[in-house]
Amino acid sequence: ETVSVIGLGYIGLPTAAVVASRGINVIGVDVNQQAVDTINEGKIHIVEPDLDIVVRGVVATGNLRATTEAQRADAFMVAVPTPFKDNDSGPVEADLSYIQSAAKAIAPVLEKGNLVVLESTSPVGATEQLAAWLSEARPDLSFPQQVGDNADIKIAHCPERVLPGYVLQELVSNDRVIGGMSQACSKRAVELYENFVRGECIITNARTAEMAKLTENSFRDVNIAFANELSLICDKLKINVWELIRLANRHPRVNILNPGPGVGGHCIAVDPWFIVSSAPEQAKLIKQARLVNDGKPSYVVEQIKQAADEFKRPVIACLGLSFKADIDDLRESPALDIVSDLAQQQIGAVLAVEPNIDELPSHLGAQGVELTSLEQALELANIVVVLVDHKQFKNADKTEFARKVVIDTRGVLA
Ligand code: SAJ
Repeated sequence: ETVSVIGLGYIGLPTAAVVASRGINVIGVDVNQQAVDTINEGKIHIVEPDLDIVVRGVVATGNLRATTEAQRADAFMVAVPTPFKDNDSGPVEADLSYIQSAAKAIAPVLEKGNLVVLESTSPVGATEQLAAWLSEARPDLSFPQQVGDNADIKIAHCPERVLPGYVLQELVSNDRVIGGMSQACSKRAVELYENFVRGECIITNARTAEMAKLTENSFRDVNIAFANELSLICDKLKINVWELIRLANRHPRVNILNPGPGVGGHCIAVDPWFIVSSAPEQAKLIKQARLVNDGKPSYVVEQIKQAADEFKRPVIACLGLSFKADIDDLRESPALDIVSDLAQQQIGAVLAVEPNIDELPSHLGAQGVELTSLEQALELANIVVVLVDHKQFKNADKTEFARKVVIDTRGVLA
């Protein structure tokens, strides 16, 4: 059997590598020539623990090969980005153009009996749209939306659910929701996933599978928003929110998440909008949660501004830039936005401490932000802002902090 993975990013590459590690012949396809070349050298262009070792191994055995041109295969797994289009007044709708490009790329090489699985997190209806694009391009083949179980091409949605930083474990151990466009599609997709998934493969239809993934991330977003809203209320009422949450969580049926400087990453801050745009009248709470979480970074900047007003020449040490603890991923990071905003507003000298990177993103450097060690930052700063709960900060000697004005958005000192 040959499996082709379309899109070799944070999801596609680990998936291709894990499938290849089961002895299956895998063709990875990506439009990025540099990524393709890197992979064919047995190296990786993204950061994920242990992925380099697995990729090196499967490229060496010849089980994984990358290319920019789609080739014939028995199954295609589509793992391309599904961003959300914004305009000046906010989020508008899902951008399915990468899925459309993937459909264009694989349609010419499709053969009777092939399976196409959409892995990308997608708005409800995207799998049907993919099927429509494929059938338009290949009128000589039959598709499940036309003939159901008897279709030449089987199509299913199986949303990825892996946590960055734990991708290799979770790819294998997580249960998978498999939504076929017909029973036969689901069955065929389960056979593919059973090659490498140790968790359970649970069958549903494509629309429910799409909604299940969006629901998981919206659940987390709404729960984080609850914690973030509590943090605002507690600031107003002069209550320590961390102590409050610890106490409330002693109740057997209460489990509040952690407040923070906002919600980052490429999933939780995006996926709820797919639900909101599909059902704007109904998705009131989900939308409000997004707004609460998106409002947190500017609230933190205001807190810092107020603290800075007390100093003639404020030196502000910002601890952490990544979007969450113990990773180096700065994309869609509220910490990064806060630091950039401080620098732009020229609120004071801004020092950034980020143990997981060697170099600041160029725009921060240009804004005069300096990357320093924790020791140096604590020596120079009069205001310390904890933006990420990296282990280096949690384990640091806290006596130095006592001499500073501290704004602890993550409860590292609580
Ligand atoms: N965060 C908080 N407080 C919390 C938990 C998280 O402020 O109590 C913040 C984090 O700091 C971060 C953001 O939320 O900025 C998101 O972090 P995360 O660890 O909750 O999630 P992601 O974005 O790394 O991965 C999520 C996961 N989804 C769920 O846990 C429901 C993962 O399983 C998905 O596969 C992934 O989204 C995805 O690709 O959709």
